[in-house]
Amino acid sequence: MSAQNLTCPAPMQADSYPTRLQQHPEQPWRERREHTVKGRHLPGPLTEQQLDLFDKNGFLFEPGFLPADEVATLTEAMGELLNRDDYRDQPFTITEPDNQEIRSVFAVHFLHRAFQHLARDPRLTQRVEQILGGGHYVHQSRINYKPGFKGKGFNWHSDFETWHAEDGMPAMHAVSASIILTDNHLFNGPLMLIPGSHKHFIPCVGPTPEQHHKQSLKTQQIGVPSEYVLTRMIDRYGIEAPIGPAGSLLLFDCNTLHGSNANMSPEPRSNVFFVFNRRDNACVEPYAAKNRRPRFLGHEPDRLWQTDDS
Ligand code: 6CS
Ligand code: FE
Repeated sequence: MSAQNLTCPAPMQADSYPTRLQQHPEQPWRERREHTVKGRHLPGPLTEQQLDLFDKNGFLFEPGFLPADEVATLTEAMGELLNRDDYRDQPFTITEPDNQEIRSVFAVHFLHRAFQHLARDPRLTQRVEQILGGGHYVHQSRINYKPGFKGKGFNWHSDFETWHAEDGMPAMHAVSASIILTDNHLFNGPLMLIPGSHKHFIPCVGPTPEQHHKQSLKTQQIGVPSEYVLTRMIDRYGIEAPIGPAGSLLLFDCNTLHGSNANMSPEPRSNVFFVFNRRDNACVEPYAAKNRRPRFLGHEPDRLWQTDDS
């Protein structure tokens, strides 16, 4: 047997959460393998009751997390980013699907000192480590602006399904922290979540298109659950839309189904998000995509990012 026949093909990384399937699976979902709350032994501001709520629902809402003066500083920083003309045509700035309004700006903790500081704020990072149970890094950060009247919604989805399929995130050891920067109320498209949905992984049907993020960050059609499965989830768990004043904090598990409606009010509904991934869960090769996504969508631990990074 010649030498080259002795080389084994690269070991396929085991995939606990197969998705982007060619056809609908036998089972509409599979059970989550990881605990949701893994850091009860660690010090932090979240009480046992709050950790129980996060464990049960897959999210926790804390109105008034930041005081008004800190919200004002972050709002000013958000405006500065919005007004950076040199950022407007960059790949990390996403416009709305049917107009040129800015929908999202990514990697904001690298673009502005105020968001860099917030990502490292112990009031946030201690909560994160009580949930993750260990050291973390920022996998992704973004501001979703959702401008008045023009900000479109986000289809129901699990972030983890995308981060697993397209960024190579191995397991469910990540949590999103959304700090709302404008009051979230019933009429401006607040984030809606399905409490308890984080306990089930819903495989999605349809292969990942090339450069999928160029479409999915505007309107996501691939990597979203079917209406049949969404109906069953909503029948079982309902829908909740945490609303509250600017400065409130929403922590939600990487796998909690969420989405939002369009903003029907004159004012923007702007939130800043940080995705904290546990360091031992750093991304590997994408599980269901030919190529990994650009670094502004999936950062590596301890690696700086700059605007001309791919
Ligand atoms: O693809 C992503 O990473 C982004 N997409 C959505 C709809 N939510 C999470 C994340 O920002
Ligand atoms: Fe999302």
